[in-house]
Amino acid sequence: MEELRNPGIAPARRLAILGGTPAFAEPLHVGRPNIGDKGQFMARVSDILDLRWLTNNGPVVREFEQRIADHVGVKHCVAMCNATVALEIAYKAVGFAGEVILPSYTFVATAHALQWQGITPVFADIDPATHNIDPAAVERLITPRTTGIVGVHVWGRACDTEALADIAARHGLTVVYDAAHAFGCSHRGRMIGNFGACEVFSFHATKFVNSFEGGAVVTNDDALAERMRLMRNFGFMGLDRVEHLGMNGKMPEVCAAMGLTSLDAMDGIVAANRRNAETYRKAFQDLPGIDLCQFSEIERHNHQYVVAEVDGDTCPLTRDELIAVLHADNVRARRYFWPGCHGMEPYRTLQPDAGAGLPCTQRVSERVLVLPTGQSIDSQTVQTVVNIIRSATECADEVRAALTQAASGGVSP
Ligand code: T4K
Repeated sequence: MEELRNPGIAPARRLAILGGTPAFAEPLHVGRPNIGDKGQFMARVSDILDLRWLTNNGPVVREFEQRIADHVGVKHCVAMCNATVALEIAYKAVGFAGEVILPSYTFVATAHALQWQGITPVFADIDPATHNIDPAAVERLITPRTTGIVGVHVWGRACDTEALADIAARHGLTVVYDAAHAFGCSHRGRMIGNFGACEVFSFHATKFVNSFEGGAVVTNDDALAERMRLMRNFGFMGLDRVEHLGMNGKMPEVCAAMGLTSLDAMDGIVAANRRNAETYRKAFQDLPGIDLCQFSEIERHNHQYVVAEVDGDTCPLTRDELIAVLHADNVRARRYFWPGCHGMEPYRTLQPDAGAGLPCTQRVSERVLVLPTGQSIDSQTVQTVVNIIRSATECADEVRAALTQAASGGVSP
């Protein structure tokens, strides 16, 4: 085949899936960390070393907690070593037991943190318009064993917190939010972090604000915050007094130093994410069957994820075919959160029939394509990524033939 026609600004080139040279020499990742001001970070690390206070609720962690609490407008922030441990501690501290209802359409940590402590995750379907847990589905799954609900603010877009609060109040349940994606986002003018009994942020390297590894639980409940502080530090109240069952969930000082540096850089990160989202939006406008998730302009949003939905009926290629095309060109686009937690172990074995009640989860997880963004991606790069997709859809038959040949052991894409 001759070189492909490539509308847009990049010069015409042949897709790698069809034998061309990959568009990017190095992998272009979803989740490439934003670094912030290296000098500022190094200065903080130097201070930490001079002070010889490396972990155990040191001054940098306390400053990080205060900055998070101030930004969210919440009374307490308890920083942890990562969001998975923060979820485990939050679930235990609120008294979850028996069964807890959560979406299957989430990162598997939301469910693992329940299963890890012998609580049964009960998977509810999502609203396909928001990708968030469907309150009506939650209500149908409540049994005498249900103790709580976990809502996940997927892509930083808030759950229907009002409906979930109403269900919880009527059934005597506790709501915890997995807000791993939602630091810096608001709901009805109120910052996420203020809903439910408590909310959990992730500060993993790939997140909007990153502390290498890290997480935090935020809450307005004094007693709950105190309990979680104890649980994070083996239950110690003094030098040798243990007052609670605990574990080691502490955030090291160096992680908090990165967290502070990342908080300082937040405005620039949002600006880059917004610019990329807008470039993707314009470039995708006339592509049939591919829609970008839009986020409300009246709320605050971090735009950390660029999420496209590929409609296999109207787009000439399926989501998975596009993923293969992009990967061949070194664009490591992701299909979060395929196949949903219920399709992963141990849930697939423990709950083999769960999928039957999750048609929207199934459909959304087969359509979503998450694309690279962040400060390491410029508009030209976004344009090239979209041009790869456009070129592929313009010669879909040829692409499909190449994929079939590769699958049958021919040329590897
Ligand atoms: N709840 C929800 C809803 C979550 O999404 C997550 C985490 C959690 C809870 C648990 O939070 P943590 O316990 O992690 O704090 C990534 C992240 O590792 C994970 O934190 C995140 N969600 C999830 C959505 O994405 P993976 O396994 O898909 O990707 P990973 O970590 O290998 O990174 C993606 C790509 O980014 C890599 O292929 C390369 C690039 N990368 C990554 C790192 C870490 C870099 O270029 N540099 C790096 O330092 O999970």
